Amino acid sequence: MRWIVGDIQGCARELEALLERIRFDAARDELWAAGDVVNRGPDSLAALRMWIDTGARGVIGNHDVNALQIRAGERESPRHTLHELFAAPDADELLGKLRELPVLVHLPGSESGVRDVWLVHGGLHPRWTDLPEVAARLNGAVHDGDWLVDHEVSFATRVRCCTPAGQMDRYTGPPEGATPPFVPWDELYRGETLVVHGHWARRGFYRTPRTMGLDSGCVYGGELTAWCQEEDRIVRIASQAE
Ligand SMILES: [Mn+2]
Repeated sequence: MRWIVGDIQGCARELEALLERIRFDAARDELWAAGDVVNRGPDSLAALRMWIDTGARGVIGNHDVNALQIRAGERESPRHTLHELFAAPDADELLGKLRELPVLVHLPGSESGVRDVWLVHGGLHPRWTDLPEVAARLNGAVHDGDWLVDHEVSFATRVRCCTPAGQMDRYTGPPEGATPPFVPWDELYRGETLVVHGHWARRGFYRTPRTMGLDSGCVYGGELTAWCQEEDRIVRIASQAE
């Protein structure tokens, strides 16, 4: 089975509980992270190792980008929770798995009714109409320091609300509180293929006929949510924060 999991953000205990619940078998199953494997949460090091053990599949999130920038001394972030990860002897090898991640991935369905999916952390730019072209261009670029701050990479990993021209604001609240001319990016999405994303914890899990959000705020005391593409089935693991 192919599973997509919402923002893990260092919630290793909940990730472990999820893998047990779905009886994840790395020889048979795939786990795709919707981005933000690390940071904010209590145990980024364990979460990152566990996710790598599942196959290190996913798309890059803004917190993954931030972690790489902080490590490189290119960003300051007084509130990060990456100290234990950075102190690990194999930290750069582990972080390298995040750097390799694509921005936008097509996960094919099947002729027997399994839906095709595009996976991205934040969302899609309203002017991106040829998604295979965008994915090939962004994923295929050298993932260096410039790539981490590339405008389109930043858009895909950070957008919640934007204008039809693709201007973002910094709003993080629920979609009904968006301030015009900014609207939730998915209102501007005209494609037919289901887009699965993370990043919008205060929106929580939702789905419409064409988009689905899997960030249900586990790191903020919510749930870790995963979706099985073949079975169109959701599994939720409650936060185990004390
Ligand atoms: Mn995010």
